[in-house]
Amino acid sequence: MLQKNYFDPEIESAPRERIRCIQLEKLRKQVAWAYERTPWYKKRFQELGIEPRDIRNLEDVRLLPFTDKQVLRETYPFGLCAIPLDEVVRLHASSGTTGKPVVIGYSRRDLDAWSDCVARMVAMAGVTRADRVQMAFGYGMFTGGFGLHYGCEKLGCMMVPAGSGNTERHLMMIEDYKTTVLISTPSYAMHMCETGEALGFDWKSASLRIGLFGGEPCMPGLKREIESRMHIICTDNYGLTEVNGPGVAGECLHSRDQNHIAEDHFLWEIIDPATGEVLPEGREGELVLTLLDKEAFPMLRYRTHDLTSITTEPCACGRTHARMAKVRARTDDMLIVRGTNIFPSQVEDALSAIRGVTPHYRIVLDNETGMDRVTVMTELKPDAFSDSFEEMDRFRRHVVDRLRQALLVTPVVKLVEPGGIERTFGKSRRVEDNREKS
Ligand code: DLL
Repeated sequence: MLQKNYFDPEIESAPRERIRCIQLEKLRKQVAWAYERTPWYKKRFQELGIEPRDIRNLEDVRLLPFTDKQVLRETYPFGLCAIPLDEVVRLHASSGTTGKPVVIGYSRRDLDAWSDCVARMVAMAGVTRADRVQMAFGYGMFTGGFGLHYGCEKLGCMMVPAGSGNTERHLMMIEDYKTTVLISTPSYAMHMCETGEALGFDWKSASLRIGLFGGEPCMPGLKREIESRMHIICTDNYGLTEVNGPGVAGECLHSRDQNHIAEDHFLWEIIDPATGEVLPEGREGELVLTLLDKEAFPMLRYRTHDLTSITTEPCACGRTHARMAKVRARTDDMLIVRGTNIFPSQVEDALSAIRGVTPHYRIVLDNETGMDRVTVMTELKPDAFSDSFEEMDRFRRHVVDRLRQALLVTPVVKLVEPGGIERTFGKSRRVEDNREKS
């Protein structure tokens, strides 16, 4: 059977005006669909005094209500569903940290559109049907496993559905099946890299050539480290459960520090997180996404809490779809310590500039003494160890200084031995806030 070509210049390299036309046509249909089929949307539209026919151009999206996790919790589990439940063929969920998970359903057509979108995204990252793709995300309620699995399968790749965990088994599979692409979080890839090195796995001559990483930020320091030690190209892709999962945006091979958004499926806005006001192109703010062709769970103006900025400048790859800067922080990631705002990404950036520590770290907050205290635990590289207490203490003070310059708060620094920071198979947990408990 003839394989579909997953670079589609008609859509991906369309003039900006054409993209806007496609988006407007889909937006109007999607808004009417949500309004007519979902009581929650109908009620909100009526409260705001708007109707679907008020959407005449793309900017009119601003008339629509925002949605967020809270709405999904209020309507849990199926209140936002716009089709009969017997037409829903799959559920996914994201656990979040508190309360009920966020649940999303998909119709058959939604799943087809989603896997097409993912296939196009992985093709953009350089994956071809000749690739053998090893999955290290779990196949559970998390969208990462099934979402990327079906996208790669649609592209025609040989899928190796290994799933999460059991790193040694993963290494064996890479060796035996000559896997060429690894799908995981960047932090798990780093763990796999280290485990392989400790077992004498030769990354340089291994078959792996591309990492399709997502689900959490991939900081430049971590990316460099993985690329040089595993001898692969790390590519990043972004998405969230509420708007399908992976497939929202991904890297092409030219624009390595930005991700192309699949604009025929998603309408983006950047807002000021404090006021909700829409910001002009290029400004950093909170990403808001409207799914343009979802049957089961229409999602209008979903507030992602992810901070980024977007450009529609042409890309050297020839694609005209807008590019978003890498998401490095979320509005709800921000830690306020003694009145100063701190993002975990600042800690990671500062640590990645220090030779002698690994990219693994943990931030612990407490207020045992009545005052907020930040402790940064960071792992020493084996060659940074010294028998001399003085030398180790000098190095620790150097780390404190660098962190103080970056954070404007003086942290306690604990240097731990290599492997001393817990590894996770999925998204890494880097912050432990014990302030209410202490
Ligand atoms: O993480 C979907 C996904 C799976 C994307 C696999 C890519 C690969 P959730 O569990 O709902 O969905 O978490 C979504 O994770 O709002 C971001 O804060 C963060 N996130 C996801 N991908 C990236 C990325 C999936 N590439 C939340 N860079 C999002 C930075 C990311 N943050």
